[in-house]
Parts: sequence; C-alpha cells; structure tokens
Amino acid sequence: SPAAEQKGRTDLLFKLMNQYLKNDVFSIQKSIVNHVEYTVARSRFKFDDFEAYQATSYSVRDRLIESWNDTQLFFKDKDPKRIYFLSMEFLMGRSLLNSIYNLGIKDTYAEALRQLGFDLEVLVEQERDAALGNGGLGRLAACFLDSLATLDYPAWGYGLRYEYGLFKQVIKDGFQHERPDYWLNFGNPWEIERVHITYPVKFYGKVEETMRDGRKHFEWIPSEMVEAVAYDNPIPGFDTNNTINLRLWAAKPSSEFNIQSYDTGDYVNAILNKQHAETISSVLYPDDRTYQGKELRLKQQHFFVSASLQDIIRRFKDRNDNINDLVNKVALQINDTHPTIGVVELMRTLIDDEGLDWKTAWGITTKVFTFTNHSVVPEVLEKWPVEILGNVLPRHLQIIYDINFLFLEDLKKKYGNDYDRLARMSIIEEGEKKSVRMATLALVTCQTVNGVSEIHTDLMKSMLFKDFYELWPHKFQNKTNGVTQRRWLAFSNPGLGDIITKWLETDAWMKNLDLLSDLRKYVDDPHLQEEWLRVRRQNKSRLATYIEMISGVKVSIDALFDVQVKRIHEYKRQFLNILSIIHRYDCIKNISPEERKKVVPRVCIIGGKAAPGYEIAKKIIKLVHAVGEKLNNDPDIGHLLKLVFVPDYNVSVAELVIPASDLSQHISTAGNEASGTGSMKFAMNGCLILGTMDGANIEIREEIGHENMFIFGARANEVPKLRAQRKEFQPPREFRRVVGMIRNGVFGHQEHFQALCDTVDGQGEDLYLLGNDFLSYLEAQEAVDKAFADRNRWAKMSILSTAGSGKFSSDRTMKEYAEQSWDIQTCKRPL
Ligand code: B1H
Repeated sequence: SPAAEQKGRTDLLFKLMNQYLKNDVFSIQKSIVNHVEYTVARSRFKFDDFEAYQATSYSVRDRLIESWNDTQLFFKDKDPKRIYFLSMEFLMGRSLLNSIYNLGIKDTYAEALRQLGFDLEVLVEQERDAALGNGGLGRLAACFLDSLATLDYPAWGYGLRYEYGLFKQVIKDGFQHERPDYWLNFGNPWEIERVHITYPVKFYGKVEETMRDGRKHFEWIPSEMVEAVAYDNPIPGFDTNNTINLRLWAAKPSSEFNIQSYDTGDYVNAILNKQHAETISSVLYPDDRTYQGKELRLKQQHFFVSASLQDIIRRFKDRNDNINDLVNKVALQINDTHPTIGVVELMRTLIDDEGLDWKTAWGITTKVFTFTNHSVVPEVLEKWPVEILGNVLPRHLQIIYDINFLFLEDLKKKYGNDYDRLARMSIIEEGEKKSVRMATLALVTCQTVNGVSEIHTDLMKSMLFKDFYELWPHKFQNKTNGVTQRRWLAFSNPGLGDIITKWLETDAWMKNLDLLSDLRKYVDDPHLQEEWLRVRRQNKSRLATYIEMISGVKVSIDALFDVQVKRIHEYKRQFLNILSIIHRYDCIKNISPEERKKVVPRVCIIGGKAAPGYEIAKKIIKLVHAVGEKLNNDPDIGHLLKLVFVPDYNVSVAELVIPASDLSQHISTAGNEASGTGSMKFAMNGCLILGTMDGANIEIREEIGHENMFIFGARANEVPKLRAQRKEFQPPREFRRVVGMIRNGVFGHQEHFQALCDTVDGQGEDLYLLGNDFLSYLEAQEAVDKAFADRNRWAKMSILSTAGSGKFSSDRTMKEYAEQSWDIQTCKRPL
C-alpha cells in the first residue's frame, strides 16, 4: 500500500541519515581518494599537491555540510532571534587549516595525508586567499563570523560573491602594479552554489502613484531586473557542533524579466545585453580611502541588501504570520554605511509590498537595524548624489525624502529655527550637487550606533556626530574591536600556542582569552622565557627564508624584526617609518667602528597595498624599495640594517609575518585610526608595539602596561592645535636632514620623490604631523634598541604582551554586541 511504501522510505532515510562521515584516519583517506577520483577526476594512483589539496578540501567540505545542515535544521526548529551581519567585505583568507582545526580533526587529517605521501603544510599553501575585502573592516567581519559560530549565536553573514577579490600587488622596479585576482579560477571547494535560492533585484524605472484601499499606493516599475543567486560558505565554530552560514550573492541575468525583448528579432543582442547584469558582483572596489560615487558601487550595495532582505523575510515568514514580530526575530547589523540603503529597502518592502502604514513600518525598521561606524574623519563619509540615487532607485529616494521631512519636522519642534543645525543634521546635503548623507541616514534609522574603540567612540560623540549625540545620547555605544585568537594565535603560531597551553595547563584560552593573564605568574621563570624565545626564533627563521625567497635579501634572525604591515595611507605614516630608517642609516654611516659594535641590528619589514589611484601612497612603496636597494647593498652597513618590502600583503602573508615579528609599528597620527586590529594580532603573539596614542593602542596600553609598550607622539587632543600652527612650525634639524637626503638623490629616482617630500615640508603642509612627531619617534626607537639588547627584559615584555591581550578577542566583542545591541541568545546544537 502507498502508506507502507511511504513508511519504508522514511525508515530508509532515517537509517541513511545516521550514517555520518567518520573521522578516523582510514575513513578520511577513503573520502580524500574518492574525491580524487570522482570530484577532481584524477587517478587515485597519480595526483599532485594541488589535486590533493582539492580532494582534501572537498572531503572537509562534506563534513562541514553535515554540521551546517544539522545546525540550520536546529535553528529552524528553535526559531530564535537571529543576527544578520550585512557587510560589503569579508576578508576570509584561506579555509582548509582553519576548518579542520575548528572541526577538531586537524591531527587526523595530517596523519591521513602523511600516510598517503602528502604533507598537510604543503597542501595548505595550495589554497588561494579569499580576499573579498580591503583591510581591517573586511577582516573584522571575518573574525566576527568565527566568534559568532564558536559562541553558538544564531548568526548569518550576508555579502557579495565578487569574482575578482582585492587586486594582487606586483612590484616591478619598485613600483606597484595591480593584477586582477580571479580567485575562482580553479573552483572553490568552500562554497555551495544554491541554484534554487534566487531573488529578483530591481533597478531604475519609475514610480507610479495609485489608490489602493482608499490609501495612496506607490508602485515601482523597474526597467532593469537582475537575479541574485546564493552561494553558501559554511563557517564552523571551534569546539562546538555549530556551523553557521555566510551567504554571498552573485548576479545573474534575470530569466523572467523583459522576455519580449527577445522577440524583437535581435535575439543575440538581447542575450548580450542581459549578460551585462553579471558585472554587478564582478569586482571589489579597492579603495578604502575615498568614497567615489560610482553608480556600479551603489548597485552592488542595493543588490546585496535587497537579496538579503528578501531571503531574511522569507525565512521569517516560514515560521511567523505576523510581520510585527520581525523585531523579535531579526537583528540587522550594518558594517559601516555601505549597506545603509537596506534600511530604505526594508521600509519600501513593508509599505509597498506588505501593505503596512508608514508608522508601523517605521516602528519595525528603526528597531531592527544597528550600525557600526569605522571612520574618524568627516571626509570619508559616504554621500550619494541625489541624481544617481534617484535614477538607480527612484522609490528609495522618495522614501529618503519622506524620512528626512519627518525627521526635520521633529528637529524643528526641538530646536526651533536653528537653521544651521538643521542644515548640518539633514539627511540631504544641499549645495550645487545635492546628496544623501548615508551616515546621517543610518543614524536616524538605526537603534544604536557604535564606534570601534574608546577613543573613536569619544571622537564620534564630540566631533563627527556631535549634533546627534546631543539629540540621542542613548543611541551611542562603544564596541572595541577584537580578533579571533583561533586563527591569529593558535593556528598560525602553534609553537607559541603549545607553550601557553603547557604553562596554563589548559587550552581553554582558545575560547576564553582572558585566561592568558595567568601567564603573568610565570613571567620571571627562566624556563618559560627560554621556551618562549626559542619558538619565536623558529618563527623568525621561517620568515627569513621567505624574505630571501621573495627579495633575495639575506637577513639575520638575531636582528630585531621590526614590522609595519597594513594598507599604505598617509595617515598611517609609513613615510615616518622610512624617514627614521634613513636616519638610522645615516647614523651608522657616521659613527666610529667602536660605536658600531653597540648598534642593535635591525631588519625593517614594510608591506601593504596602495589604492590603485592613490599616487602618494604608491610613491611611498617606491621609496621603500629605493632606500632598501641602497642600504641592503652598502657593505658599510652589513647586517646592522636591512629594509625589505613584502609584496602582496594579505591574510596568508600576515599569518606568516605576525608570529615572527619582534616589534610592530602602529604609528598613525593620533585621532586618525578608528581602531586598528593588526596591533591586537601582534600583541597576542608576543610582539611589542611601537605606537601612537591612537585607536585601540590606547586600550592595549592599558591592558599590557605602559612599561611594556613604546608610545610616542602628539596626543589626539593636541593635533588640531598643531595643525593650526603648521605654517609657523620649524621641523627639527634631523627631520630636515633626512628629507633632504631623499630630495638630493641619495636614494636615486629624485623625480619620483619630490611630490612625496612636498607633503611633509611644503609650505603649510605636513597634515599628518611627521615633522612634529619625529624626535619623539626617534626617542621611542632608541628605547626599543635598549630593551632589545637586554634579552631577559625583552622576553619578559613579550610574555606580558601576550598575557595582557585577553581583552582583544573578537569573542568579547561579539558578546558585547549580542547583549547590548542585538539582544540575542545563544542557540547551541547538541550532538
Ligand atoms: C576602516 C574603512 C573602509 N574604516 C571604505 N573604514 C571602504 C571605508 O571600500 N570602501 O569604500 C572600505 C573600508 N575601513 C577600518 O576599519 C579602520 O580604518 C580601522 O581603524 C579599523 O580597525 C577597521 C575595523 O573597524
């Protein structure tokens, strides 16, 4: 009978369902070899490292999918309030090692591969970075996902599946060239294409006003429609059964829309026109410095938030009938202003599609969204010209005007006719070209807004968004950034991780980083110091090999490894670093052989990408090469000073460099770096910090102790005054001398460097106060040398850096968001 047949099928499925993949060595080998044969389609008797990497990854992916499916089913059943993290960038890096570590099967995989004749460490290197982000903001999103999964929060990430990630940096003749990063070339085992999960996203067209049920109704008739297709990226938590999802959208031509255009006779062109749709998700914008106002960027923003919201509302409706309950089931986090158009899209959906009145829609929208700001200076805030926004998203512009009208009405009640204030606070910036201030829109519509370090939040309240802080003090919060100690300490520096576990007698620090503070008890123990320095030396030796491979420069691992790796920006002051290196060079050249013996040898390492259109930043890269060329080949200098540039700095290079650094520099002009997260990774790994009182440095100093850091330079509150006095300021002799050396061609290529030198010694220039901070920087550098010369003292400071970095785990950050902004609970899947 049909009933019996049905039951038979269910029984069978149940039996099959309980056949989870096994994680013993033989089962893993079996699944790897199966993938060699059936997925990669190679012979099981002959496959190379890359094919072995692929097959291994597919076998890990199978295990991820099991955990992912069960977690999603569990969430669906429990239906808790979920957090949706919307971000234009997720800088994930590599996945293989991270996945098997998090799933707790790393050692078994290593053994399984060893027996098959492969080295896990070698295979890991075959993977290309997923570089879907520019720098700190994108990497932060990736660390947050790792923490959300590990802490068992019911979370989703939503973003764009760029076909081209951040460009590859190629150096020719010391100049940066950009090459496309077509990272999907050989397939991507870490994603699952969901051909059935697609949503239409609308653009352009017009809005028609009609009457519906006695109420005005607006209907947006778009003239372009693009299909968003979901690609799921499983994110396994560490030491938990939860695996959450990062859903990235790819643009595909819409099959439904504009069918009639096929019938005009020009069939081929009709198809080619549709191909155009795919460009929306093709490339990541590589400029994290200026907002450029490109229409395609706005389309990217709307594309991914519109698809995400449709997906989120569909999921909500699966289990809920009353749209008003959205506020109890959904929290939407916007990572900087880039997804802010989503606020308007939700208003539009609730009013136009769901038929809610304005007040109800507004009540829901303003309760679900929360906003993180990542910038300190007003110039970088996103603004969309009304002309572009109104053309691409006509209905959205109407809604923005309505929001602004009601908002200004409220303001007038409070402030009367204080028109200056109203103009400052308006969502619309008047002027020759009207534009929409996206940060203002976010401030008006989001439940909370947070900065990413204490000083940044203070600056937000007192400068950037002062008017809004006066109006809504309760909306403002601080959430100091953090990084995941799994990727950035345990997995990338396993030697140091083992020492920590041994001395703490537990590896619980991997989920509770505060435990690191217990290392303080043993800081004077010579055994710990010895082990600590030994592992750090091994790491340095690995980096030295890499440096020789990329640059041909031989470096001594007895030297102090002094590192500055991050995006190249004037405010981050790589130029200041180079000037002090030149000063050091100049000093070594001019001292007696006796004095030379006392010099502490240094290897200076600089790395980072410049935005393709950022000319001054590109000249800084050229200068590093020019100076390196000179002093690396000066027989007078020998091993006392080396300077190397690490090309194509990315997540994987960071994983190699950070554990091997003795000193790292975070030297932005105070008041310019919102937080900085590199510093946290270095500190965790026992690298000492040379920095200014800016961003998270201030809090790191509080945790680690001022005696264990090298701090210099003007404080943020002094900077405005120093800038105002720039015209009268006479930079010190030492500063003029080193700038003069560049100008006079000591490092060749004079023609390239005049414009760069102009930025620091031209009339009224030096916006970032290199001249002001130079002497105090040199003093701090001397203090570094002194500390490094005393081996025990350095070991102690290094251990205390690690011991004091517990606060900077992204687990702490995520808990704060969960409790103070999102109001969500954990949802842990039982085994
Ligand atoms: C940060 C950006 C950013 N702040 C625009 N702002 C972008 C702005 O593509 N764009 O248009 C991309 C990125 N990135 C960084 O965020 C801050 O400079 C760091 O100080 C901070 O640590 C990081 C994470 O909060």
